[in-house]
Amino acid sequence: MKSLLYQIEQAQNTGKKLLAVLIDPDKPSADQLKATLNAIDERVVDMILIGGSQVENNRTDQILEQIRPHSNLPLVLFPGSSNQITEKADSILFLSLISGRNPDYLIEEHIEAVPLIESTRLEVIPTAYILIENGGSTSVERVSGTKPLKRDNVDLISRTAKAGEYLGMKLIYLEAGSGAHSPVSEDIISEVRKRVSVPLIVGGGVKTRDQIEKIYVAGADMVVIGTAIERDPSFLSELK
Ligand code: 1GP
Repeated sequence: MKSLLYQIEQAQNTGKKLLAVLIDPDKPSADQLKATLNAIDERVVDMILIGGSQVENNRTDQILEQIRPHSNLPLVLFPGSSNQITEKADSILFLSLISGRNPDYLIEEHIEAVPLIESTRLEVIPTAYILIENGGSTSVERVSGTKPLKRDNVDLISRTAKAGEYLGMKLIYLEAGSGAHSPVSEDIISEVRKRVSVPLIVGGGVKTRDQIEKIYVAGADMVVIGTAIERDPSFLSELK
């Protein structure tokens, strides 16, 4: 089987747009999780991301055990810290929060994670994670103790993304924050798209089909949706 990164790069090369559902291990009840998994049409959704800013020890492991029997999709860790690493997933977005200046989220957590990852068969995908201001405070901001990049400083945002690419990161993730009032703007996405050549992921605050389409047109290769599906899993059926 081809690596997930290869599949994402192939999708970018062929213009196929990808959709990921984000499940925060601490959030759904058993019933909510069941409803979400039932709503996931594997012709529409390409992968499931699992992660959150703060998740109890072992909770990620438990939720993957619940998801695995009900899904053939790639299960991808999107961890807020090294305590969310488990061999029960397929891949891990190895995130460096390059919009911030907290060494813990730039390199320290990563060093902690090494022995944990070495004991698994996870595919490690180096990912530049860029938090962009959205008017409200986000849990990434609170937990990481970093400031997002100002949304009107598009040059700084696109230079940061390019620096991530030059550092060897294989994906760029533009994050407005979970539950953000609105997604990252099309202007920002298109400027970053012009500057970087690796696949571009956009998440945070995406709630409508129209927003998803605009994000794709602006140049994103993958959209991530969490809160809108947590609140109403039937949202996924609108996307068919
Ligand atoms: C958060 O980008 C993801 O890390 C998804 O955000 O919960 O707002 O969809 P939402």
